Amino acid sequence: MSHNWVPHDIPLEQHPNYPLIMYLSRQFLIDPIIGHYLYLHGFNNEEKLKRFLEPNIAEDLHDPFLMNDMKKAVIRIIKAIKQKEKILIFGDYDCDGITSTSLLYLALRQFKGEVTYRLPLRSEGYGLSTHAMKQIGADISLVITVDNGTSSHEAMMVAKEKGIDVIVTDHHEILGPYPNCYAFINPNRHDNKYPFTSLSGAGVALKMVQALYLAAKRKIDVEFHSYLELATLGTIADLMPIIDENRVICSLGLRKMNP
Ligand SMILES: [Mn+2]
Repeated sequence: MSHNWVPHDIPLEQHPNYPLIMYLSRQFLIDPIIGHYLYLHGFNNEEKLKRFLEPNIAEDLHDPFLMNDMKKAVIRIIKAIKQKEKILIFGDYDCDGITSTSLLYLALRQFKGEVTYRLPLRSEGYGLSTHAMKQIGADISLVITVDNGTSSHEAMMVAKEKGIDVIVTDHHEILGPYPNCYAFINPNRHDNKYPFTSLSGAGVALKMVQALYLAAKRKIDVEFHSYLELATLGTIADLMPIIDENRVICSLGLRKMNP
């Protein structure tokens, strides 16, 4: 009877596939101990190891348009850029909130959008408040929240009164109803279609930027690597699990930080 299961306590040298493990370790310039460990976890051929050890932007990030409301949001943002509408990004005071804001701000500037941002002070509390929404200038017609907004129900009412469209991008758990906004992007939505739900706020913002790049048929460029770098900081600071897409983001982002 043949089976693939191998107990973890077999010494590497006695492993029935010792030559293969040694070969793979050499191919990927990893210590055979790590090669053995990865092998036992199912990384048993070159293709699987390559995907894991050398993630690729073009192939290993999920399609951002699988995220509910992403298409609607991107169409609205492109319209705002074309019509020179003033866009305000509303972020948060922690690392994830600041990096989300930074990366979306830089990306929208790259797309020639007229964009400003606002980060609440700790003393103002977390999330888009009615107070903050009331303070927003009459020249702003589109607000994009990052790392917050899921439970800002009252602020959405103020936005409607002021004629402001709000796109919420967030990763926080949804405890109440969905916010009554133009587009609601959150992989924790109960009707979520996106294959990975543990993104940080900056990860969700990155997906929106990736969607903009795809919609504009813009090549993944040097700037995009800077967004990855910022998303890496947000992902790690918010203690998101370093699996799946977070691992791809952090792998590419760390590589950019330490080239
Ligand atoms: Mn966060």
